[in-house]
Amino acid sequence: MKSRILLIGGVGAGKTTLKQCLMNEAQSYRKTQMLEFKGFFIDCPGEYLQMPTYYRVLIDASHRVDEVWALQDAANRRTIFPPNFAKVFNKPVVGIITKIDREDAAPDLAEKYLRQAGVVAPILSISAREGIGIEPLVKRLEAFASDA
Ligand SMILES: Nc1nc2c(ncn2[C@@H]2O[C@H](COP(=O)(O)OP(=O)(O)OP(=O)(O)O)[C@@H](O)[C@H]2O)c(=O)[nH]1
Ligand SMILES: [Mg+2]
Repeated sequence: MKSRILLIGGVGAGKTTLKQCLMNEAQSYRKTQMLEFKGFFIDCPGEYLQMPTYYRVLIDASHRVDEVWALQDAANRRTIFPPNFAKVFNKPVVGIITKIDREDAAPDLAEKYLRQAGVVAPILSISAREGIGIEPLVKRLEAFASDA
């Protein structure tokens, strides 16, 4: 299957959980250790965003996909995205605020971080755990499936 989406975001941002949710897999926590190709997704360890030596791995992976999904954890008061990082990709970058089910979620701050990261497309707020806000993402996947 052709990869369509590259998931990026800091350690624990919720990339793998979102992928599990959208692929109807049981949600089980397992740290992503390397680039993983599964269905439409390329999932990566959040560390790749923390270490500039790995940026080229992400940029390389982005050449294989149709779009990049950039995840920011709403419960994390910090961001790992360098300013305008989204601009290094020659592909549309969708911003996704994760874990909005959490009581300590601060979605406005997460949105600000994603905008600072250079995301210009609409930004979605989701909870992969509760299945909140994922319909637009399901639709995107369906569009890819019908175009396969
Ligand atoms: N409350 C809540 N927790 C979530 C949600 N999504 C993910 N988590 C939790 O956040 C933790 C990290 O999630 P992962 O999906 O493994 O994060 P990741 O971005 O793949 O992290 P790395 O593989 O380390 O880069 C896990 O304990 C998840 O259960 C969510 O929507 N709500
Ligand atoms: Mg992971």
